Parts: sequence; structure tokens; C-alpha cells
Amino acid sequence: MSSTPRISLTRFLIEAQRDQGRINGDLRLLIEVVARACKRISIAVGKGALGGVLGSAGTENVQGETQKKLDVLSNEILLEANEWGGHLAALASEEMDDPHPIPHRYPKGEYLLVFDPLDGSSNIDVNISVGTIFSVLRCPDGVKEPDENAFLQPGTKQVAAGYAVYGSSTVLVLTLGEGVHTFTLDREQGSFILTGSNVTIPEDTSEFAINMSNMRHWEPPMRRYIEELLAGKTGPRGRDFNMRWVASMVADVHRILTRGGIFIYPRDLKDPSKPGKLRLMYEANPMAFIVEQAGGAATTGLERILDVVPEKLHQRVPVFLGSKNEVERVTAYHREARG
Ligand code: AHM
Ligand code: MG
Repeated sequence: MSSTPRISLTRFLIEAQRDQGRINGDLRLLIEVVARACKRISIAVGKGALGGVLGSAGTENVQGETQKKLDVLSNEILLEANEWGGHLAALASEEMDDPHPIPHRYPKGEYLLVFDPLDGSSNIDVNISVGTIFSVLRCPDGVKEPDENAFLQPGTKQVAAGYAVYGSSTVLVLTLGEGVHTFTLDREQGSFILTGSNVTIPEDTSEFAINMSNMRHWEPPMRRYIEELLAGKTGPRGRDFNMRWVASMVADVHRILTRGGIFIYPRDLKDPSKPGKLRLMYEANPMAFIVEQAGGAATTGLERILDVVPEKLHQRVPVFLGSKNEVERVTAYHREARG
């Protein structure tokens, strides 16, 4: 009796390098190292109160948000895992004001890694899914000591992106620019096993994800879109829509990757200085890359997220992503309103 072989992340990456030449040895190492760091973060998250890691670290990050102990720990795990391997030129993170150079005692590589070490921080202490998001760029030619400018590349330049969701199981989702693959952590064995190849997001959906408590601050096209969904069967859309909001982007995006949906964090007028809540380089871009690779769409309401040319490492953007037809509709409403 023959059974389907289990394909580990290691095997998947070795085959991607050897058989199809899709990645080089350094990129393979990079993904493996990030996955190993995600395993460590998964273990820390899983220990919960027993690990002494819940609660606030008593510090603030560059965006003035209070850091949780697990935010800080996850950041340290990713830094420590990635700085010595020789595959990176520099790293940047939601939790650090400036890019982190590779210490001179280690060799440098051709890639830049940017990440949100633990997304969905408000859920850490309440035992709801959180995750790690990462994006890989190439260090521009001739740049020996990469600073913030080296990172300011549009999302179309990403060579890989992924996230790990620490939920009822730990799942790593990866794109190398040729489809999206999911790997589930086998906790006993300690390895990620391929459990989904070329995952696709349905083009249509009846499920939306948005923080409705901000409705009074939204711009008119945003209100119009959600009001139409809420009107259900007897409204202009002629059918009922369901709502879900985990408040962990990773978990909301993972649901959309699994069964479709639209995720929105729009620009709002609560704080006009902020064009949305989510950060372009380590939240919107990697998720947009994954969603597009799965056949979905991702826009700022006006343009494709991946085309935005970043001006700052920690810049924010409005985010509309998921099932293509819904993203296109709400984007059209925003464009119409612009005239
Ligand atoms: P974080 O990186 O500080 O955790 O913030 C990002 C999170 C996203 O995961 C999530 O979609 C959003 O913030 C939730 O926002 P809200 O608190 O408005 O529901
Ligand atoms: Mg985040």
C-alpha cells in the first residue's frame, strides 16, 4: 500500500532549489531560518502564562504602541536566528525604530528581511491567534551598509513573503512568487509539513472583516460599501453577508486564504495624520503578495498595494484585500468618489 509522502518545508525548499532553480541557497537558508524562528515563537506563545511571557514589557515601539513581552521576545528570536547565517544584508522590524545591521563579525548576504514579529498584539494575553509576518527584498546593488533607504522598495520587488499563524495549530504560509503553499507544524516531529499547494482564494465571497466600531470615522465610499453589505437580501447586493473580525490580521487573512472573504482596514478620519492603521512594508506588502499569488486582489482603495513606493519604513496604508470581485468593487467606489 503506498501512501502520499509527507513533504517537509526543508524538502520543499531543496526541491525548489535543485529541480526548478527557483531559489538560490541563500534564500533557501533564509526561509528555513525564519521558519525555525517561528517554531520558537510558536512554543513561547503556546506556553502562555506558564512561560511568564504574557503582559506588557513596559516599553513603547517607534509608533508609540506599548510593547508586550512576547512582541519583544519574538523580535529577539528573529534577530538572533537571522544575523549570523550570512544570508542577510540587514533586517528591519515593526518593533525597531531603524534597520538592524548585520554585526561586522558575521558575513553579509544579498537579502533584506523585514517583519512584524508578533502581529495582533492585543490578542496575546487573551489566548486568541497571533502571528508573524515577513517579507524578503534584495539589497540594492552596490549598497554595502543598508540603511532605511535600501528597504524603500515597492512590494512588487519582494522575492518571498509569508506568515505564521499561531492558532489551534501553527501554520506557515509561504510564497516565492509562484503560488502560495501552506505548511502545518507537526509538533511531535518539530517540522513544518506541506498541507496545501497552490492555494487559491475564491473570487466571490459573502464574508467581510472590518472593525465596525470605526464606522463613524469612515469616508463616504467606505460607508457606502459596508451599508450595501449590511442591507443584505433586500438591499442592492441582493444577498446576506456575514462578518468576522479577529483583530489579528494574520488570522483574518488566513481565514480568507482558506475560504474567501474581504479584509479591510481603511483610512479613517479618527486621526487624519494616519493613512490607515496597518504598516506597508511588513503587514500590507507581504499579505498583498500572498493574496495576489492566491488569485485575490489587494489595494489601498485607489491603487494596487504592491505598486506603492514607500517613503518611510514604518509608513501606514489603507488595506483592502481578499476575494477579487469584492476588492475590485470597493476600490471602484473609492475611485468614483475621487472623480
Ligand atoms: P499590531 O501590529 O500592533 O498588532 O496591530 C495590527 C493589528 C492587526 O493584526 C489587526 O488587523 C488590527 O491591528 C486590529 O485593529 P483594531 O484594534 O482596530 O481592531
Ligand atoms: Mg502588526
